[in-house]
Amino acid sequence: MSDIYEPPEGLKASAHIHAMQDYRNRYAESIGDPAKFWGEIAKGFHWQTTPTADKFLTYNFDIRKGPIAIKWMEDGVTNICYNCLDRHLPQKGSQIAFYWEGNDLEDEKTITYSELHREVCKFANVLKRNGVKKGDCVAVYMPMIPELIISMLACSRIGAVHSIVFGGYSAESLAARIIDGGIRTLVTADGVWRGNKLIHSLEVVDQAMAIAKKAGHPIEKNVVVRHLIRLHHGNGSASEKEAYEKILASSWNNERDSWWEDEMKEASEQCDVEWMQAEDPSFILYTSGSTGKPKGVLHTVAGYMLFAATTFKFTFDFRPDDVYWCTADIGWITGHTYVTYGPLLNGATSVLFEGTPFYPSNDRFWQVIQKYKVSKFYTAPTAIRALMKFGEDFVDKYDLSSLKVLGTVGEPINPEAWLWYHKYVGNSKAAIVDTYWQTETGGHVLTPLPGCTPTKPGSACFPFFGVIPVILDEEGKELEGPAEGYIAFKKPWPGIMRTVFGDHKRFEQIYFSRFPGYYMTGDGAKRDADGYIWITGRIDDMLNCSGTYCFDFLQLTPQTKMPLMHPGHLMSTAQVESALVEHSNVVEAAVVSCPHPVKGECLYCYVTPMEGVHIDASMAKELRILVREKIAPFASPDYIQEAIHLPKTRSGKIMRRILRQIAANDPDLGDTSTMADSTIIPSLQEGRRKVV
Ligand code: 6R9
Repeated sequence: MSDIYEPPEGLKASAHIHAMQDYRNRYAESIGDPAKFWGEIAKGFHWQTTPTADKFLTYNFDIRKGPIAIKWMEDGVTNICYNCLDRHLPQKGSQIAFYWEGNDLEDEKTITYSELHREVCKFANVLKRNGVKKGDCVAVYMPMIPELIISMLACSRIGAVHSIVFGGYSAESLAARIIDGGIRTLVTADGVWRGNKLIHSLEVVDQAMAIAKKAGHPIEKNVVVRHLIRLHHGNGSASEKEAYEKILASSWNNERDSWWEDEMKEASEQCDVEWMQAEDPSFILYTSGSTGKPKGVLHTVAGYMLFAATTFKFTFDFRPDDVYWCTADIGWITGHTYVTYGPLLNGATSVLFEGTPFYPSNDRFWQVIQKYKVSKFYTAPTAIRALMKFGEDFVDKYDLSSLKVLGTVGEPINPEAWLWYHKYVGNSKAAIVDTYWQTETGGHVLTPLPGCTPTKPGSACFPFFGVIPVILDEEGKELEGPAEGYIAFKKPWPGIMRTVFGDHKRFEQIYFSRFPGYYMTGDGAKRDADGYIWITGRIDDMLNCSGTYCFDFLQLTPQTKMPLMHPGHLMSTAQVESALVEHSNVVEAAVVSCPHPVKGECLYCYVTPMEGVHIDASMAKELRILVREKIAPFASPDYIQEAIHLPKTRSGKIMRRILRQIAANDPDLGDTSTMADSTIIPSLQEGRRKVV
C-alpha cells in the first residue's frame, strides 16, 4: 500500500472541483449523458452555428459493425483561432498571452492577446496571398518562438491544416512529413541556439526540400523567420557567422524562399476567420509508436477544442491570475494542447520557453519559475530525473513559493522522482498531477484533479470526464477490481483522434482491431484495490515472465507473500526500473526484455550511474539485491550494462525498442529518425560486451 497525498488545503478551498464526491458526480454525468455534459461546456465558446443535441455524438467503435467513425457536434460551426483570440479581446486585449524566454538570458519579450491577434491576422493574410486555402496542409518547422504559435493560429484562422514538425528533426524526417502531408507551403526559421550549440535550420530545411522534390513533392513557398538576427550583432563567433553566410548563399532560392519580416510588412491586420464545420480537420501531428513509419494523427476542430480547453481548466485548476508554464516543445502533442490551444482557449498567461533546463546553468527552470512567479508548472519525468541529480541546493536557492500545481507527462514517473518533485520543487505544498495521455487522445485521459484527488506517487489516478478506461486481459475480457493488463477505452471523448491522415485502414488496424469495441492505447496498466490506475508502460516494453515464474516460484521470499506474476501474464519493465533508480548511485535505468535460451525472455538492464561512478561487480550485486527486495527474486536482472546515455526521443522518452535490439545483438536498429542523438548508438553497442 503506497502513501496517499491529500490535495493541498490552500488549493482545495477555491478549486473548481474540490471534493471527490463532486468529481464522481460530474464524471457520472459525463458518462451518462455526454451530449448534456459537453453541451453545457460548449456554451462557453463562440459558435457561428450552435451544435444541436441530436447530432451531438455519433460513433462506431466496433470494427465488426462497420468502419470506425467518430463525430462530435457534427452540425456545429466554429473556429478555434477565433475562440483562442478574438473572443477574449474585449476583456483581455492588453493581457499578456506569452512571456517569451529565449535560449539566452537576455532574450525575452512579451506578447499580449491583441498583439498576438494582430500578428496572426497578418500572417493568415500572408498565407492566403501565397495561395494557401481552407483544407490545404502547411508544415511548420521552427524553434520555440512566438512565430511558431502565430503560424499555428494563422492556419487555424483560415482553415488550413497545420503539421508541426519538431524543430530538431533531421532533413529526412521533415521530408517524410512533407511528402506524407502533400505539403506545398513551409514556415521555418534560419536557425536556433540550443544552449551553446548553433543549429543551422536553413541547411536542414534545404536538404529536406531537395529530398521531397526528388520524390515529386516540391515546396512552392518557404517563409523563413530571421531568428539568428543577433548573430549579426555580435552574439556568436566569426566562424559561426561565416558558416551562416555560406549556408544562406548556397541554400537560398528567391523563387521559393522569402523572409517572414518582408512578407509581414505589406500584410493587412484584418483577416476574417474561415468558419469551420466541427469535424473539419484541424491538424496533423506525427507520432512514431514503436514500429513502422510515423503515423499522421488527425484531430478535428470542435471536439479537440472543447477537450483541450476543458482538460486544461480542470487538470491545472486554471485561475485568471495564474502564470502557467509548460516546458514541452510545440512539436510534441503536449505543446499543441498545453502550450498553445488549452491556455489560449482559457485566456491564460503563459511562459513560452525556447531554451533547455541546463543552459546557461542547471538551475534555469527554477530561475524562470522565480522570474515569472509561475503558479502552474508542467514538465516531463525525464527532466525531473535529470535535474534531481544536481541535488536540492540548485532548487533551494530560488523562491518557488508561487507554485501551486506541478504536472508531469510523457512516461510513468517513478515514485522517487515524484517525491522529489513534491518535496523540493513544490515544498510539499503543491499538488502533483501525473497526467496520462497520448497524441491520439488529444488531451488528458487519466489524471488527478489538484483540488480533490488524493494522489499516490506513480499513479495517474482516475479518468478525466467522458473517458471510460478498462483493463483487458489477453483475450480482451474486461478485468474487474485489482488487475493488470492492457488499458483501453470504451467510448469516444471529444478529443480523440479521428483517423490516421490518408490511411483510415491503418487507424482501424492499429487502434481498433486487436480488441474489437475498444480503443487500444498500446499501454499496459494495473488497477489497485482503491481503483487507482497505474500505467506500466508500452505493451512492447512488457515481459512475459511465465518461464521465469516456473523456475523461480519456489524462491519467493516470505515477505513477497504473493507472486507478482502468473504463468502467461505480463510484467512491466518499469517496475524494475523504479527499483534500480532507488540506488543512490543511479541516475536513470531502462530495462528491456531479451531472448533467453532457457527462460524464453530475461531482463536486460541499462543503468546510468551518477557522474564519476562505474558499475563494477559489487555495485551490480547491490542492484540485484535491491530488485530482489523491492519486487521479487524472479525479477532479478540477468544482465546489467552501464550506459552513460540512454537513447531518447526529442520529447525525452526512452527508446526501449533500440535498447531491445542492442540487447539482442540485432545489427538492424530500424528507424532511428526520431532519436534525439543517434551518435550514442556505437557506445551502447560497444557496452554490450561489458555487461555485469
Ligand atoms: C502526451 C504524450 C504517449 C505515450 C503513452 C504512454 C506514455 C504519457 C504518461 C505516460 C505513463 C504518464 N505516457 N504520459 N506513461 N504515465 N503520465 O506523451 O503523448 O508522445 O503520443 O506518447 O507516452 O506510453 O502511450 P505521446
